[in-house]
Amino acid sequence: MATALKNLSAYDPSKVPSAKGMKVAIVVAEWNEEITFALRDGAVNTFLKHGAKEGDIVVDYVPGTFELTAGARAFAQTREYNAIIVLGCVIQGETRHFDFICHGVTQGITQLNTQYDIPFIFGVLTTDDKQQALDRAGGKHGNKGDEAAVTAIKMIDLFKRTI
Ligand code: DLZ
Repeated sequence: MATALKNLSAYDPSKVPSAKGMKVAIVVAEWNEEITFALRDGAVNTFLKHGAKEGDIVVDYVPGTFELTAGARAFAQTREYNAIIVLGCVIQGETRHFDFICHGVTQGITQLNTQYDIPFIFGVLTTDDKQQALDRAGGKHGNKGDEAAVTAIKMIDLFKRTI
């Protein structure tokens, strides 16, 4: 994990553009909901903090991290959003499911990023155990949801300036 030395909620707010007028969809995996709902709350609060309107943030749910790609694609097809964030948590278990799910969602979201003219933001925790996930869902290493929201705001701004 690359985040042990970086607090996921620590950033310079002066380098974050205003989120006013930005429309985002947040797709949340229900698997490990104790973690993923905390990521969701972090992402929503960060958008609001930077000026987004509550009505411009849509939150919806899929059963597990593997379904995040399909959920994100469904929202992309509406063409109503400036960015789509996916939030999930895969905890290493005894089975090879971990590898399959992580590989599936990273490939899926990467493909969506090349297929649509909006950014898809990867807010998926992949950890060895539950404590590492809690540490990154509002615990001692911050909140991956905050990081995902800040990334989305910066990427929407970049797309607005370029495309
Ligand atoms: C099956 C499964 C397992 C073992 N572990 C996780 C996990 O740690 N995190 C997660 O989000 N989902 C997990 N899933 C469910 C899969 O993502 C998916 O929902 C099912 O395989 C059905 O496609």
